[in-house]
Amino acid sequence: MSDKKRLFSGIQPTGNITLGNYIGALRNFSTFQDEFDCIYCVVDLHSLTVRQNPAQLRKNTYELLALYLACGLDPAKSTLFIQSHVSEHAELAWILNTITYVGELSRMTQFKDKSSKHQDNINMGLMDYPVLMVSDILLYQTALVPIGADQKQHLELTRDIAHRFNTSYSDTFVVPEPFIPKAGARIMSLAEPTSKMSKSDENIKGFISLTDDDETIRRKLKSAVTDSGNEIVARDDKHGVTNLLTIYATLNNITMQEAEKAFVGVSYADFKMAVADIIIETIAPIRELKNEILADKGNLDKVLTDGAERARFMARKTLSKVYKKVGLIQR
Ligand code: ATP
Ligand code: LTN
Repeated sequence: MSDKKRLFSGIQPTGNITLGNYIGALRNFSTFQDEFDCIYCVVDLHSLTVRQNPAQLRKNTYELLALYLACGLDPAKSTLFIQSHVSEHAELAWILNTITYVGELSRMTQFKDKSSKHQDNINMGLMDYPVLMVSDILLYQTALVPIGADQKQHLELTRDIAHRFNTSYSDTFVVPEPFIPKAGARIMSLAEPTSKMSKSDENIKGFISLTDDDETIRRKLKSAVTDSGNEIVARDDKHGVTNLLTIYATLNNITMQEAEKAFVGVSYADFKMAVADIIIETIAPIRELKNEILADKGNLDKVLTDGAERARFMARKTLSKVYKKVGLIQR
């Protein structure tokens, strides 16, 4: 067994991955592979908390796995698997449910947002979503969890529950730390730059998806909301421009100040096209590679079988410990 610290993260196969998911989470994943023992999961059980078309969900799941590979995740270095293939996630969630309070879950921002967006389907799973996420993380004795800023509250809950279990039953879980990138942890909608870019946004002009073709990307950038005035600077009252500068800076690996300098005296129209260019330059190769990878179903299934086997081995170890500590009789 390696003595590297463990890292875990997951993305839901709820649709086309956006530029927000990429900048806030996915693009960082491959950079951890040498330093950490990385586990990257396609969290399909989480996506069931909002209505899914079954055939589409299956398609999205393979797409996301292919995207993981296209973004440089290497199955020889990292464990890649589908959450529902390791039943220990749901089993641990049941135990952790018994030490989580309804009050804690009803206060979660994501629960409140999603309940107001899906008023006809405020199901128990939506409320319990964070406990399943806590289980994903604690099952692997995870030290570090790379996420976007919107998941910070769920990480705080994870730490609270780990600590609660450890004090009630003796040390069992590693208490994890979040890794939230300094820049780009919250990419905003292009159409409404005061709300987060989200793959489930009804307004498709709000997000860039990693499957968008070059023309679509240029069109979406052209219609991106900017602000009055003509200065290209990052400022609290310039949400649209600040968001585009953030995208430009993160994708070029430069600071915001350097990005601002590059656009002194440039028009909004030219600025937007420069942002479109760097987006295309970044995602076009990923899109093509993903399609190639997707064509070899046999290889994807092999990655999944190997990944699930490795994950199950680690998960089983933690779950048996937990079952024993709470007083269940060992099988
Ligand atoms: P949905 O819209 O279906 O709820 P989502 O777009 O929020 O989904 P998730 O699968 O829930 O995507 O998130 C995957 C990762 O991407 C998480 O680490 C999350 O914090 C990050 N992320 C999501 N949206 C953004 C964003 N706009 N900017 C930066 N990071 C983001
Ligand atoms: N809730 C996360 C997805 C997720 C996750 C995880 C992220 C589920 N389980 C474990 C990190 C670690 C989201 O991004 N919406």
